[in-house]
Amino acid sequence: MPEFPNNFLWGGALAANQVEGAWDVDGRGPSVADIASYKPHLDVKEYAAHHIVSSDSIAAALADPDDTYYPKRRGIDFYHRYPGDLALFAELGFKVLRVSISWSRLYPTGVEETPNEAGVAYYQSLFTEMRRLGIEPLVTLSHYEMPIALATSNNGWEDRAVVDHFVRYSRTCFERFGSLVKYWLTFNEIDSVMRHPFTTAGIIPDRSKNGVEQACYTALHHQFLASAIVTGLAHDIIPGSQVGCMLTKLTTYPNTFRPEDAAATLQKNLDNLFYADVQVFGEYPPLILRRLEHQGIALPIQPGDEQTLKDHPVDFVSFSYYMSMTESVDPNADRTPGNTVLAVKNPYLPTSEWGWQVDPIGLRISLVELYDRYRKPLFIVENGIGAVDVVTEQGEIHDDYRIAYFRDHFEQMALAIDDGVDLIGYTSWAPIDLISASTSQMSKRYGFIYVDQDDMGKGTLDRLRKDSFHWYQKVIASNGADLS
Ligand code: BGP
Repeated sequence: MPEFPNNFLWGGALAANQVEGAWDVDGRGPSVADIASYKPHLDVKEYAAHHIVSSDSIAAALADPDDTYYPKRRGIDFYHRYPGDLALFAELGFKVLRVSISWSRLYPTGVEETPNEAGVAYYQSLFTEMRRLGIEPLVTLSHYEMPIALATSNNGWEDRAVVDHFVRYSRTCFERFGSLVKYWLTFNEIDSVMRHPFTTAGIIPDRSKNGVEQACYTALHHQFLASAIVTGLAHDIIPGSQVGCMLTKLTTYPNTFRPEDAAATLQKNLDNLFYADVQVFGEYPPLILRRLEHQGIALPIQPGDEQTLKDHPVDFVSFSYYMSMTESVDPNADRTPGNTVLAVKNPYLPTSEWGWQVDPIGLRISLVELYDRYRKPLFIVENGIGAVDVVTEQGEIHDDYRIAYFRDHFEQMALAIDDGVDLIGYTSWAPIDLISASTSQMSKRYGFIYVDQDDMGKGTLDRLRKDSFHWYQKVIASNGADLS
């Protein structure tokens, strides 16, 4: 089996809004995640509708102090329990841990001139403890948790003023955590604004005067701009810092050999890659600009914006990969849910309990495609399988299915590295059970570590090592050589 580079960064990935809890503690302000309600039977056909909120539904949710049906308000109490969780990650042998900073913990409404010092202190102690344990922090600045006040007062990122608020927040992060954190990501799955505009960019339909689609592209341009500005800022403030973009890699195959399916698939893949194109090449792809023209979408590009994008390309390309999809022009094609998408089913692939199609070879395809296109170091920052786990009488969790998922994907990573791909690291999603982003379920478990909490927040919150914990520990100790 091909080898992993000696300094390969093995680890795991978390997001503040899915683990921290303590949503209204120590000065933190409410974020868009705090009104994400429990949706166990989310019909992915209504995905966009599900993520669409209204000014009234936001007000009603914020008026409800309870966290029963707002699981992201409680997470897995990582805010208080992180020393024990970090110790478990160190026991696994982690070289790196991806976490996000909750913007509203530092800037409760997003517009304050100076940060909430209790929030700064929390992240300083978190990153200090990670370093003490020899774990490199990989920090996401924006992971679906912007201050909700920026949504209700500015319609989120549709307002260019939010660029300045984000830059001030990022400057604080670089100045206050720069001695502890070298690796940064700007926007988690920046492409997802099109699939869940509120979660990703604070867009509220009844506030979007020019329609939601235009608001999304306006917000996206502002995020591209902000991402470039803070990439430059990180390089200025933190010598040696590495800043990455982060893409939902939605690798899509034609469902049949019909040229119509191939043409539709080509469009789908170009549409997916365009978000990384802008952050790597520092410009909008001409074909995308033409498509937007045809759609009557106007990008709010102001003088100087294009130069800013050009001046600050990212240092590496990171992405999430869970599943692959197929595309068909047949309106009656059989579909299955994926990561915030509705995919045309691939008859050659198995399907997870949540409908996502498991495709390890698709990860090698994605790595080769991304490296050939961008010629920049790659970092897999999300990969894993959400599954129902059962705890035996003896308190064990025999998650062979999870071991099989990771083994198959690691084999393909090794082959891609042997193909010549410069893959610098891997953080699984997620090393510990947490609140699902799409459904807010606890029961959709991803971890090597089980958390005793059910969908309604009942449980001791005790942590248990699953079989996959000991397996991943061995993989890391052997630098990927021993996948048995
Ligand atoms: C990605 C998010 C992660 C994570 C993952 C799994 O889009 O970046 O936050 O949640 O999806 O999705 P889910 O939690 O819905 O199973």
